[in-house]
Amino acid sequence: ARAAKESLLHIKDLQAVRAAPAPSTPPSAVAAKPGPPKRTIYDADTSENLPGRVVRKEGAAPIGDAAADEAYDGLGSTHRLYAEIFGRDSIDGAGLALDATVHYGNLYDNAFWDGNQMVFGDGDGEIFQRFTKSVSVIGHELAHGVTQFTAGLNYRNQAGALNESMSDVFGVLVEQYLKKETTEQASWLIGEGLFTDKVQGAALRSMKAPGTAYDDDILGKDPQPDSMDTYVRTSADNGGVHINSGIPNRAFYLVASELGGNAWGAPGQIWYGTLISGSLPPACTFGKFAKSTAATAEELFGVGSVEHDAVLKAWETVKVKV
Ligand code: ASN
Ligand code: ZN
Repeated sequence: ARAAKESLLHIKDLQAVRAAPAPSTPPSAVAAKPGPPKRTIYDADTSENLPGRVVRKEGAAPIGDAAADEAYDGLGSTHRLYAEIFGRDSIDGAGLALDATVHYGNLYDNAFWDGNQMVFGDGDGEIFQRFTKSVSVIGHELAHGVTQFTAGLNYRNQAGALNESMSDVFGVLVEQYLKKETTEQASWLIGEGLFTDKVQGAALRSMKAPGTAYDDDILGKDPQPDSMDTYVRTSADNGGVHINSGIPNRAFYLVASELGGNAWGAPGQIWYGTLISGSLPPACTFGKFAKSTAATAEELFGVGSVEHDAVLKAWETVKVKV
């Protein structure tokens, strides 16, 4: 239970690997038409040795191991969103191979991007089931790679919460695009279906209503704030990166809900455009990010457009000054 609780706060320190310098992508590579994914799934056989042994390569048939096959499909769905919607060829924009390890560790209660690859635990079976069960979690981990190769947001304090929020945004978009869900139909939950039925909770986080994803005897209540009024000042979890991400998460949801329809349309274009714009410093604050999304919306849709207005209104609701 303690390990599970820690995994909600994601105490494992991955700061060093995430801080790895982001190689810049040549413009020609960005402009090229995205190619097919190059996936390799590895099995760590419950050890913590990465990457483990190869169990499924690109183009191979399902192997009958749920975690391995879910990881393969989830990486494919994530690659497809970036390729078809954002014209991006994989994590680095230049066709980087996608590696993922499943069955990592003994009853390991988390999933992560280690700076080079994705890693998924099986969960302890008491609180968490295997982490590949949720497409939004697979999309979340892969998005950490995209952020590393683009804005390179520091993994601490507000920049860290923005890094986390980017992963949640693109994680839900992968799931919504796969399921062809509109903003109105989607759950806006991250990690839906990961908890066992012993836990009082729907998911790890809710972008629509941060702070309401779970309320459980063992795990406590979802600690996410939904506006700057309840911003959490803490030194734990790199300055609450998985907690304060609720604020920019809700801003994205509010933009999508104001505009309606598919969130990977205008809202996704504004957030993706901002991520790759080069305007976000590594130590980006919420205020700077809000201004950048407004500038991107203005650039893409014009001043006074419904999209631009939706962005301004969303940040006002979560009390971040643009
Ligand atoms: N699942 C977590 C994440 O991707 C892993 C972590 O932060 N330790 O944010
Ligand atoms: Zn994350």
